[in-house]
Amino acid sequence: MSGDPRLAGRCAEAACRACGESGLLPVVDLGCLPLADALLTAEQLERPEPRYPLEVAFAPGCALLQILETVPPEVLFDRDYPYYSSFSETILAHARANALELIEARRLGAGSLVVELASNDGYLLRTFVERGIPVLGIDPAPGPAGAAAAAGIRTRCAFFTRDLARDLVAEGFRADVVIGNNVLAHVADTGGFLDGIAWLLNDDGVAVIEVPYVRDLIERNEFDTIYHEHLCYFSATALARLLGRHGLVLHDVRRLPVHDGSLRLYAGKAGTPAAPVRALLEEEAALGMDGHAYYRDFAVRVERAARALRERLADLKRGGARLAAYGAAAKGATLLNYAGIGAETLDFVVDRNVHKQGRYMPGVRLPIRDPAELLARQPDYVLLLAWNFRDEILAQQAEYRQRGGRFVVPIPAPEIV
Ligand code: DWN
Repeated sequence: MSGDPRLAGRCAEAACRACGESGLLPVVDLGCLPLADALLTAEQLERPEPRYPLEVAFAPGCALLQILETVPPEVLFDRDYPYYSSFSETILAHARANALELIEARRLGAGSLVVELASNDGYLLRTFVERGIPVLGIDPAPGPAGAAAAAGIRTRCAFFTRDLARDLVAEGFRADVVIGNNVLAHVADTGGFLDGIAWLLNDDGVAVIEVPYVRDLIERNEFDTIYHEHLCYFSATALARLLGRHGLVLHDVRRLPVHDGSLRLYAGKAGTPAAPVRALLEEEAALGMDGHAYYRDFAVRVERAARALRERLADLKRGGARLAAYGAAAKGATLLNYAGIGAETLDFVVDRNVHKQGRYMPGVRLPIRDPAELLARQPDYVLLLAWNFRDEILAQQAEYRQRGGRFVVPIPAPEIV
């Protein structure tokens, strides 16, 4: 456990985001870090950037892992929010398979309605639109929402809330399917968000929600996936209790490899949990995931992993190697800033997302360039910040590797490939 008595004091005073009970227990303190997706322009380099505490606590009442700080969503997901899902072939294929399975399983057609919350740039809804199935995307970030609308996908640029759900129902919207991938963890008003889903769903509708799985985060030491956008870190145990408090039943659940460990939940207004739900809940109980002790050594493991990576890269640098990084990912900002890896080690970061190129990583202020820079400058090593897309990126960068370039995969432990 993080032994810091000040953290323990702040946790004890905090109220759980899900159940409202106080008496949270400390897990790890990552310090005061910049916002992971707040990429800097050249002009902003002249000014200090805001930093916020990144402290992780466990709620014994409902088994939910969460951060204490709530950065206003309008600050996090502003007009400069740079995350676009369509820059990953892995995510596009994953989304397409999810959509096609739902079309088949739910017999969706022209009389159906699919609503996606945090629909981003339309990366998922496009598959429904191609088949003439009515959709509605909802996303608060103007950039991605604008890209979806430009692609012909009906989109509202807004935060999904109880009030918006009520307005949509009043306008005549009732959904056969509500999809929410990598959004539930981002929502400050989790209860209102789930109430909104329950209101928007038809009585026999299904909510399909994907979240990073806290078990993979702990077991694979994926501490860099902790940042201010991610307010909660979910287990099936915490999710079942949370959904139940908001009129939803966890029908089914699947563990997925995407983002190196996610859960996909299927929930509705009635029904009973299927065998996979009962089995996963039993697994989690056997692991003790409903107790604070499950997280007992995480803080030590995080510090050890960060130090091992920093020292491994410093050794390469001392040996005369030139190093860069791949993936201006939110997780990359946490990794570099927490581990203290910056311009003393890395020369630049590359990323396929054109909205990120030309900007600078938060905190460490490394320039973000087009991936073509790897062949142009042929650094000896590239730190893979987007390790969750390892296979896709290593294949994509075959030429760089054939020329002798090596990737350093940081998570779960430093590995040179
Ligand atoms: O929850 C979230 C996850 C799903 O996505 C969001 N809050 C923020 C974001 O987190 P992230 O930035 O860590 O996610 P990614 O998708 O792992 O970031 C990968 C980065 O790598 C993106 O900037 C795109 C880039 N990329 C690339 O340059 N070339 C990705 C692939 C696959 C590539 O080939």
